[in-house]
Amino acid sequence: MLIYRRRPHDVSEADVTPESIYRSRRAFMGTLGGLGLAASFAPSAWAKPPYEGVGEADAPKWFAAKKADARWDAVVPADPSKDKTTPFEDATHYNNFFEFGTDKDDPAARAGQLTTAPWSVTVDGLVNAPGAIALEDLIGPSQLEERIYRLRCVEAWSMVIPWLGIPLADVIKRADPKSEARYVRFETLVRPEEMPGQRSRFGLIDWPYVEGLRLDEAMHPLAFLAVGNYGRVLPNQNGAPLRLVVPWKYGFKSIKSIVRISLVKDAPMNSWQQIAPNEYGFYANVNPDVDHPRWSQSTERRLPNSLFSPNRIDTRLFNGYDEVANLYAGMDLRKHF
Ligand SMILES: Nc1nc2c(c(=O)[nH]1)N[C@H]1C(S)=C(S)[C@@H](COP(=O)(O)O)O[C@H]1N2
Ligand SMILES: [Mo]
Repeated sequence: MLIYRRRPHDVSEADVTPESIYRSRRAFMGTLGGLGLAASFAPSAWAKPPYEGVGEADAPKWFAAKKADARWDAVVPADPSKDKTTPFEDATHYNNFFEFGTDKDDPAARAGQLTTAPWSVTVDGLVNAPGAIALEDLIGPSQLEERIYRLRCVEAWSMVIPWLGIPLADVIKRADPKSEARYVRFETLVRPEEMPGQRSRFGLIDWPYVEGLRLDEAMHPLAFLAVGNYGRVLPNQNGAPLRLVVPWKYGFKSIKSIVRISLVKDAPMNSWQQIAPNEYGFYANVNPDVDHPRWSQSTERRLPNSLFSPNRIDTRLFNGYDEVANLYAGMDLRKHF
């Protein structure tokens, strides 16, 4: 997998950066490339990349301030030759967010009513610095950065989405985990008044939606907490105001509208594993060689697609993010699916 530095869409680096700085940055990034992700460095004056058909959204004041200081030139793991950014329209109208219904267009139709401000996240469990933290304070100490990631759903479709957020590791480090902490557990908001899917008596899920990661997975530089996408504040249907993005795992791990992050000793039972333990595991790493009991995982439908242009592509182990492989060294990925 290639790690590359993204360029603003409509200008080259050389256009906006004095040549000497441009050259030395290039050399600097070349070194960092070998290390995986780059450490943060001084924000550049590069322009925010424009996304077609994406207007400015009403956003909280803190978001606008953080966005002004964002790293649009962050190192992003994606393959620019193969991975075209999915149009905003598709990414915001073909969603899974069962709190708003089970159809792909339910979240776009119904999530608008969700109140996302004020928002606070409880960070608790095996940490030395627990607390209920206002979203702006959770994000505040970090610099926002853009990450363009592939998103591969367990249902065998995929997209490429530019997220705006911070490394999950930043939040975990600030909570100061105790030595017994081994896993991280995440919980989505429960608010049936605004989430019609939570009112259904026939719902599959025992709310809240829960997800989990091993602590070392959560600390991996690719694990990300998003507050925006396509250069704007996160649309509600994508999990506003705070959602997880774990690009090497099936989409259901990337839990939306998070209100609680807990450091725990044992692996948390995640919602989909609870519903169908033979179909959905705890790890849920993207793996073309381990089929879902009811369908193949060897290929995926990359959106946008149509009957005439099905856009079916090969699925890759860890969704192509090879740098996470060492997290699973020696593990039987068929057993730990
Ligand atoms: N709380 C919650 N988070 C969730 C889900 C959900 O139903 N509820 N669906 C998951 C699934 S199956 C996928 S594929 C992704 C979809 O994210 P997107 O709609 O932003 O593309 O969100 C994940 N996070
Ligand atoms: Mo999914």
